[in-house]
Amino acid sequence: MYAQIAKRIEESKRIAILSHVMPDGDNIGSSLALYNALLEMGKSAEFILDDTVPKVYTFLKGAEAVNKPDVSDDFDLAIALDCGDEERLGSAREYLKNKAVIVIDHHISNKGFGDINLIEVKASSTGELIYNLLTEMRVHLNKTISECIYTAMVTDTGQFQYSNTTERTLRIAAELVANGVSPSELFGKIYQSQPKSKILLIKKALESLEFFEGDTISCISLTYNQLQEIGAAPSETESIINYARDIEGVEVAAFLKETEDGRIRVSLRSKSKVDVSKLAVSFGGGGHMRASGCTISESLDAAKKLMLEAIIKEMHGGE
Ligand SMILES: [Mn+2]
Repeated sequence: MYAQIAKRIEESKRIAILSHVMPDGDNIGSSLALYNALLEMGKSAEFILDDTVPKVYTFLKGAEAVNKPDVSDDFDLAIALDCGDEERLGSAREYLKNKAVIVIDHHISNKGFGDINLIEVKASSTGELIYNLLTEMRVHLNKTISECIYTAMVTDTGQFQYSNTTERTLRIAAELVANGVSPSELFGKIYQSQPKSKILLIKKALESLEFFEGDTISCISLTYNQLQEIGAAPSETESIINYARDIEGVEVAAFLKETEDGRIRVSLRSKSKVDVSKLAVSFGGGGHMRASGCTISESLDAAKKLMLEAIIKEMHGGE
């Protein structure tokens, strides 16, 4: 599969790298790793994103060159990274039409919407899959590319602490450090440079914290108005849900966020028992066993009620 993808890339001239809206460290890091590698190979490539790069990731090389979708652009190959389905691409999904499409992802809910689909659900991150691909292609992993891959891995594994952290994950991370990555420098840039607005959002979100089912389910929410009042970018809500999850006794945490169009974006996390990807899929979303998301076209209160009922049902084995 890697050899097949490498061949396609070598045969292509203009390559579009696409990834999901509400970007996180993995989709930004994996996309920029591939972007920088393709430029090193002398390819013409663009990273096209229907969103803005969160401020904490703008230090990565290539972040300044990320473009918004403009379908007048012409490409002969589109590579979608870290994206469980076409919808998550936002308006960048237009780029999937009339060209070869490669999908590289680790989401269990990904059904494969490309001509070539590399979906490895055991991989820690899409960044790890890009490492495999670039190694297969014998691309030299310089410091710049290594920083992008490391960022993808460190963020998707909860700083190498979630259950998706394997011996292989740590071996790759060690190699990236050997290539010049400084873990403490990146910790400072990614985790110790939070915009003030993000901390104010956390403060506001925690005011809504509630518990259900004998404190095994926690729930927090933010309205679109609250986001507006604080002046935070929608992407700044990334990782807020961890506060609700990381409480003793909590198995499932839900974070409901009202978006500009009035729909409710739901993020779900679990610790060890409940498969939250199943829950998200039942609402038309997707993700992983321990982290998933979906969008519900209801009011905040109605969406919360629906989601809580579904979580409780799933906790009791779907009965
Ligand atoms: Mn990911």
